Amino acid sequence: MFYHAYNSYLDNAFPYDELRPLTCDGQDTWGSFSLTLIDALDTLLVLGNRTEFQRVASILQDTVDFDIDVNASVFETNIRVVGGLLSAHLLAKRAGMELEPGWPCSGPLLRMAEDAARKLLPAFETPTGMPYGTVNLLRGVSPTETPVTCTAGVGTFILEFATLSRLTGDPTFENVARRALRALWKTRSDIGLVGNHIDIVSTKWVAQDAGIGAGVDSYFEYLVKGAVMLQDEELLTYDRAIQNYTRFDDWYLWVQMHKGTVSMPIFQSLEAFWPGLQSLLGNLDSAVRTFQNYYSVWRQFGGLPEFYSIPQGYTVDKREGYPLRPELIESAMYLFRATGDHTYLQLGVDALESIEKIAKTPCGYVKDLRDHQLDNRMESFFLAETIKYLYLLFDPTHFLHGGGTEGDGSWEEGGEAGECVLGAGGFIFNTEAHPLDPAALYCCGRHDQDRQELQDILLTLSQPGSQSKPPPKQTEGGSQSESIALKPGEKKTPPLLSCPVQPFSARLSILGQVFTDNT
Ligand code: DMJ
Repeated sequence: MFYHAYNSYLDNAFPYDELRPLTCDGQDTWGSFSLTLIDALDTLLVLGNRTEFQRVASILQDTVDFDIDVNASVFETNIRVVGGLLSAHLLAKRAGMELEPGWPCSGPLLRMAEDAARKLLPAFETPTGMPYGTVNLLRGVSPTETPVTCTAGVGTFILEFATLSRLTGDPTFENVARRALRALWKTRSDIGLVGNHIDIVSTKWVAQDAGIGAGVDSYFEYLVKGAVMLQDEELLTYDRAIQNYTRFDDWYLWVQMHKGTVSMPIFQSLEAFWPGLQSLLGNLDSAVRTFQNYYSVWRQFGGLPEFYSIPQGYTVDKREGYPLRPELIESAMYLFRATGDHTYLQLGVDALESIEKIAKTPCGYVKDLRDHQLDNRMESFFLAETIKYLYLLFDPTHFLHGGGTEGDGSWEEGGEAGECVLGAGGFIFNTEAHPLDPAALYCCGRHDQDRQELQDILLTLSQPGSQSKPPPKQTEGGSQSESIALKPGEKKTPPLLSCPVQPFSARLSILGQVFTDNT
């Protein structure tokens, strides 16, 4: 499946963003940066194709330019381009790429990701810190840009931006992502819910439906995965309101964000990521029951319609199609890992057979609209997510499922006993299924902290007789931690991930030199 779609893209569509499978040509959609190739890059490695990964990584370095006069979605560029490049950067060693000294805290793909992310930063320069939805990559935000952004468009940055900050040592990215999350959190209703679209300047909720699907979905995903990746429990505070007000018989409905009354008793195919996310929180029983509800819809139609009316037990007019989305397969992957129940493999088989039957054309796979038309489009998430999750569902021992033992001396910056064990904390998938390695974040964060400690010590030594203490230490990632929680005072949870890296002062002591604050 992968190579049928991928080769069709390369043969007919590259360097455009996407393949048009009915006309066998290409089109720019979300930007003009060969999006499908960036999005598919790490899937090549997931499938074990190191040589093609290497070839494509170098093509992208030579051809992609983000200095272009293009209006791009801040959200999509982040999850697909920044996320795809970060993931490829972190997997570069496994892919047999030549690594520059300092990797994983530096490298050409990381610089590309940073370059793309910098182009998004003007969108965050708003009175609230919540970003505009669109930015021109060359000129910044247009003066006529609407201030109305969806919730996911405000709250889906912490994974990529914290990764960038902690790998590069520049706190800007993590800070803007946290500021946006905090601003969004402040606007929740008295019953603790957020709506669907918000005016990011006035903070007025323009669409007041609260739910877990379109417009909101990955906001919740990033709170949970952000909490896991950054060991920041306070990102989890949202969950109670959603469970109290929107869950009915293990379905999730849309409710009015202030009153909690049902506004749309609809299940959307985008919501099917939820059981997988719940399994990450340990809510396995309810995740399994919700998955069964969603799988019954799949069985009814041989695919997941975009919208399904729960009381009517049928699709919603004009929303019948299945655009090759990954979400139910993604949940099946997590739940199979958690339970070993073969029901989830059966969903995988069903999905594979349906896609082959409904969506395959001589030139790739099309979005199925179910109104007797096929949409001439193959979204890049088909290669980045749908096929990746299918593959990982059927490969339970794949390295991306965690338990990594990559301690092979790949990162020696710490010196003696300072080796960084990459992959040791498992992988966190961003919302476009790009795996990120929390251990790399931690190790580069430590590296940065060490640099800061050394600077502080040198500063103290250069001021003989001075009793003044060195400036306060920066937190991991080089940034002062800015929690999104509203409680006064900051709760600092020590990182649970451990890398065998000693504090800098301890390493100096081992070498027989005593440079501490008190001597
Ligand atoms: C993907 O781009 C991402 O998963 C996003 O969060 C939601 N939509 C598509 C897949 O359906």
